Amino acid sequence: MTIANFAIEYYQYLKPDGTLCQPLPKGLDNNALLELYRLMHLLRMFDGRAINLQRVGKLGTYASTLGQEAIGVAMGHAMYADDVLVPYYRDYGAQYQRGVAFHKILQYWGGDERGSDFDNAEDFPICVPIASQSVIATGVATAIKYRQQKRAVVTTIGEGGTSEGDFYEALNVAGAWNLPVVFVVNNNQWAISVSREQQTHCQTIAQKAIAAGFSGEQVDGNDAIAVHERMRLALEKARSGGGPTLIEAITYRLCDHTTADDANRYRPKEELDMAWQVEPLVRLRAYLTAQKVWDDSKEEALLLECRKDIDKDVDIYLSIKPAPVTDMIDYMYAEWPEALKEQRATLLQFGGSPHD
Ligand SMILES: Cc1ncc(C[n+]2csc(CCOP(=O)(O)OP(=O)(O)O)c2C)c(N)n1
Repeated sequence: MTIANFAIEYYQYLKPDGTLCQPLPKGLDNNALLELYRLMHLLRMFDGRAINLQRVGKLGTYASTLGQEAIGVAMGHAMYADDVLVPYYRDYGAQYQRGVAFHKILQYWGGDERGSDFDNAEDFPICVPIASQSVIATGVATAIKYRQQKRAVVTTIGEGGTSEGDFYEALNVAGAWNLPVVFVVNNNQWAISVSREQQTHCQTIAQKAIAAGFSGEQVDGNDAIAVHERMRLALEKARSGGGPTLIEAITYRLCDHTTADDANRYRPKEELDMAWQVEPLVRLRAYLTAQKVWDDSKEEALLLECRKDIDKDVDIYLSIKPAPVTDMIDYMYAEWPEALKEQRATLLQFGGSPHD
């Protein structure tokens, strides 16, 4: 006797060849798609520059977002200004649209915590302890619900992170309390060197939501249109009291895990070559070109404009004076314990500058 049935839907609008497999969702006209395309290019170029800066010793370890541009960009575009983003470390596309300048992101990866002190006061900083952001997001969503506000929380994670206890706990409380939160899983097929197949025997990551009592779905994460539309609906549902949603965005990490990784040591070349065939920018360009709203000269002008924007941010980043070395001690206690006093004196002795 079957007492319950569950299904996981998969959504796609734009096929890898740039043709539509269903009509465009309303609200996404060519102008909106041109903007998504611009943002994806800007992000990809920023990403390349960040890696170059790391390679010449001007940035610390950096987590690239190459291949995942459609997710962050479409997600950020679909959010309202007063929603809250609780991001993981490949969400620059969304962060940028929400007021986090690229130079702030560089400052963060440059090891300067002031990079997390950005203009959007309600969004959270990049989260590296895997899955801790999921529980933080449910805390924020609880506050929003308690205050009876019509706002949604978006939190992101990789597919590997969904194996963490924190993730399951967050899903459970989100379901039990019907919280206004959207969990977006960037399923990029690899968690450093652990493949999706090794990670879990779950057929989909989306079905993890079912166990927590709410809906989960898969979306083509390289299709900016599909991500945008599914996010729009999930956000609307969250804001209007409909509770949480899990969106598993299927994509591929075209880059190394971070600049401290060499994916060639574990990732099959054929797999990478195949993933490049379905990446997010090419298909949107093909679509826009077929619509006759895009061509080579527009592409050239866009790349030039992106380069100018990013140059400005890189210049700002490179001109930032390091924080006083004593900052790492100065704000920990009202009165320093003896040991810290000594350490502070040693820092100053070896050339550190004091705060103020
Ligand atoms: C709690 C915790 N455990 C381990 C790590 C080390 N770590 C950093 S990234 C990562 C893999 C994450 O993979 P996934 O969640 O699939 O996201 P992706 O990086 O592929 O986008 C691990 C294990 C960490 N940062 N935090």
